[in-house]
Amino acid sequence: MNASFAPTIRHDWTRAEITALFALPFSDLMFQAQSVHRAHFYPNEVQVSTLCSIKTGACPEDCAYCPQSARYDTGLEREKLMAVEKVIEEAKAAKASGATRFCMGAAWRSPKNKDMPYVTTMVQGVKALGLETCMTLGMLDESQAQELAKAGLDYYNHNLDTSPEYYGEIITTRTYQDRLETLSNVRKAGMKVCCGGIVGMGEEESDRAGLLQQLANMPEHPESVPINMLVKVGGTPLENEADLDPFDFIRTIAVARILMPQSHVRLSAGREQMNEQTQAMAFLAGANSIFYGEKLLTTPNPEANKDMQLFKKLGIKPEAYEVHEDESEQEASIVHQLQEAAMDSMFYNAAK
Ligand code: SAM
Ligand code: DTB
Ligand code: SF4
Repeated sequence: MNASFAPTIRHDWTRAEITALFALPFSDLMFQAQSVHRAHFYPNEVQVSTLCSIKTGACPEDCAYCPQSARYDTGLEREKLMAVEKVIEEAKAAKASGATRFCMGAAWRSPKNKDMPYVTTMVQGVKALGLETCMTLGMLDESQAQELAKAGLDYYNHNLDTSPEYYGEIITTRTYQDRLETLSNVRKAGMKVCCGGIVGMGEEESDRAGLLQQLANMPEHPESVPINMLVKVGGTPLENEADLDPFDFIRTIAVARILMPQSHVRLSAGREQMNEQTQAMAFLAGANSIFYGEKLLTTPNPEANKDMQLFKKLGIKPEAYEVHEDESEQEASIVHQLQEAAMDSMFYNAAK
């Protein structure tokens, strides 16, 4: 990381500028993305999060990509809200296999007030294990966001999914504006924002540009930007969607990296369907976070061992530590080295 580099963080990207980035020759785009990445992050570190579905299926919303919508017959078995103890057990297992963040997802339009005591207890329990916490529970009003922040929730995930223009093709039961309001409630409550979208849903390149423009022009960039490749699930309206060319996927990651230099860009859903070379290119394009563990929420993710092998082949280390503004560089560097050594022994011994 080059600490002397004075970052230009912009919030006024025009559609024409973003379109021009997408249109660059591939090597030029990758070079630019790599340059930005190396100026802001340790280039061979990837943040590792594990997902846990705390409430599965029977969701009233109509998101066309989603196996958990009650409107589509996807054969998914619905499950009630998971017991707090079970969630803590899963979090312990995630920590033992090297995750530093635990993301809890619920198939809700929004949490009911009766659910709040359970989810806040989950946050406290997971945090007590020394993990970063993230939740994605649907729309939040101001007081729910405050309650989660008070419980110590670090990140809230709420995606914009696609461009404002394409959004109506994908979801009709909540608006783009609803999503922006939830994100604003999360920010006001002082939590970090995890917000991104899905590609490969039949959208045009201009929609991918439109999604990234929305994210990059927020008053503050989301700290975490998940870029999901659609996982096509039988029974959903998008089950037969044509594959997105992997180069277009990589371009989306590279442009996200250039527009949001200080954000973690997550190579999210869809890795199980990608070969190692495509994933390596995503890291080269500036992706520096993944979901780790054999399941996403309801669909498969690569086995942990396979990911360890990939990290080893590429010389990638799991990110152990985020450098916080209030720490001196020297302190941060010592803690970083210690945690790096601990993570090395966990990942690389297991990858043998
Ligand atoms: N119900 C909450 C909501 O929608 O905000 C939280 C859970 S929802 C499953 C979280 C995100 O997962 C969605 O916003 C979407 O971006 C992503 N997602 C869901 N199904 C997917 C699929 N088949 N492929 C890729 N991403 C998917
Ligand atoms: C995000 O952007 N991707 C994750 C997480 N946030 C919650 C979810 C991916 C879900 C993929 C489909 C499934 O497993 O159900
Ligand atoms: Fe429900 Fe979330 Fe799936 Fe939409 S994405 S159907 S809100 S679980």
